[in-house]
Amino acid sequence: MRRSEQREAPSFWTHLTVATATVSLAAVTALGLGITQAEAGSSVAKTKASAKAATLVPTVNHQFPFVCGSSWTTSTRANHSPSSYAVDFNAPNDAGQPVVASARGTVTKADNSSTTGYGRHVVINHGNGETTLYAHLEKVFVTVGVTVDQGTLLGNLGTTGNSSGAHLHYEQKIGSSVVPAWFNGTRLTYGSATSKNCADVPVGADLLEGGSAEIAVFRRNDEASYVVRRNDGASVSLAVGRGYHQPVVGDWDGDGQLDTGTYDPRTHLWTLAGEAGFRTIKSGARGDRPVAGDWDADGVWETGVRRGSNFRLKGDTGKITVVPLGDVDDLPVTGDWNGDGVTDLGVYDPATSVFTLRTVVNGKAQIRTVAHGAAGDLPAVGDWNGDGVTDLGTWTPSLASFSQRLLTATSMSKGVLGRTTVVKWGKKR
Ligand SMILES: [Ca+2]
Ligand SMILES: [Ca+2]
Ligand SMILES: [Ca+2]
Ligand SMILES: [Ca+2]
Repeated sequence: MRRSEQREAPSFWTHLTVATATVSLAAVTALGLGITQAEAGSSVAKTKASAKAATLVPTVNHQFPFVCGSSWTTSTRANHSPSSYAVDFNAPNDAGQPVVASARGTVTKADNSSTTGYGRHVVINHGNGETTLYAHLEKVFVTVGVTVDQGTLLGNLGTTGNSSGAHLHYEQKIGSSVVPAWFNGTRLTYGSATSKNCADVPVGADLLEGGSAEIAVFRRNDEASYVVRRNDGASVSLAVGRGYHQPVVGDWDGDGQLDTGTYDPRTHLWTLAGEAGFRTIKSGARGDRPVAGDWDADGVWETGVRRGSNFRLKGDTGKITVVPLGDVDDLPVTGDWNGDGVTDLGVYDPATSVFTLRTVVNGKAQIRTVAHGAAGDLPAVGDWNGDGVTDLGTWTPSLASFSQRLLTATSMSKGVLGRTTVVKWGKKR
C-alpha cells in the first residue's frame, strides 16, 4: 500500500517555511497569516538554511534502511515535513517489515512509546554531526547509547505518530538540517530501487576442521550465511538465519567444533546450528545483544547477552550472572584470554580501538587493555593458532581486511603479545 503521512512536525512554521522555500516574504505575508516581523525574519532565516541544506552532502556512505535485496519505492512532496528532503519508503505489505541502520553509528534516540509527531522512532549519530532518523515505527528494538552496525535491526516499519498509513519516514541530517539523501554513493532519485544494505559482519570462530579459528563474515543477505575462509583460502558457506539477525557462534553440542547461530532481536529467539540440526531457544529482552561462551568449562557453550554496560551470563540452571564491563557503546567480545577453559569477557571500544579483556583467576577479576585496530574497525576474535588461548582481531570495513594479533598464554600477566597478520576476507563497504 502506497501511503504517506499528513504532517509530522508539530511546528506549523517548520512546515510552512520549508514548503515555501521559493516563496517570497511578501507572498507569505499576502497569505494573510498575520505574522509578526520577528516571525517573518525567522522564516527568511529558515529559507536560507533550506537552500544551504540542498548543497550539503553526507560523508557517511548510507544504504537503504532495509534488508539486502528488498525493493522499495521512495517519494517525497513539496510540503513534506520537516523538509522535502525527508524520504518516505513504501513497499507492498510493508507494515511490520524490518527497518535496519543505513550506516553504523550510536543510537541517540530510541522512542518506543510516542503516539504523536514521529511516533516510535530511532535516531543514529554517525559522527561529524551527521545523523539519520527512522520514524513511525511499529516497534523499536534498540536502546539509547549502543553502537549499531550498518544493517542492524532498529525496528519494524509502522504507522505510529502523525502518520496515515504504514511507511518509513527517513531523514539524513547534517547538524539540524535535513539534507538530500544519498545512498550507495549516489544522490537519491525518487522511484523504485532495491536495497544494497548487504553488509558483511566479521566473525572469528573454529567452524571447520583443524583445531584453529577461521576468519569468517556473517553475510547479511535476506537468507543469511556465514562465509568462512578455509585454511587453504577456499570459501565455505554455512546458511543460517536472516539478514537482520545478529550473528552468534558457540559450541552448542560440545563436540569441540564451534557452530553457527543467530539471534533475532524481534522475537529473542536464538537459532543454534549443530551437527544434529537446528535448535531454537528463547532468551533476552529489548536492546540485548547476543554473546556466548563456555562459562562453566564443561565443553558445551552457554548463551548470554550484553545489556547496557553489563554482561548477563546464563548458566545451565537458568541462573543469570551479571558482570559489568566497559561502557554502553562498547562492542562485546568473548574468548578464553588465559587458556584455562573458562570463556572470559571483553569489550572493544570502536572509538578508541582498545580491547578491554577480563579474566578471573582464583576468584579474582583481572583487567587488561590492548590497543589494536583503527577507527571504524569492528572486532573479531578467535584462537587463530589453536593453542587454546583466544587471540585478538579486528576487521576494517573499507578494506574488508582482518588484522589478527596473537595473544600468548602469558599475555594477561606479562604483557607479551604476538605478531599481527593481515588477511583480506569479505566484501568491502
Ligand atoms: Ca559443535
Ligand atoms: Ca558450558
Ligand atoms: Ca579463561
Ligand atoms: Ca591462540
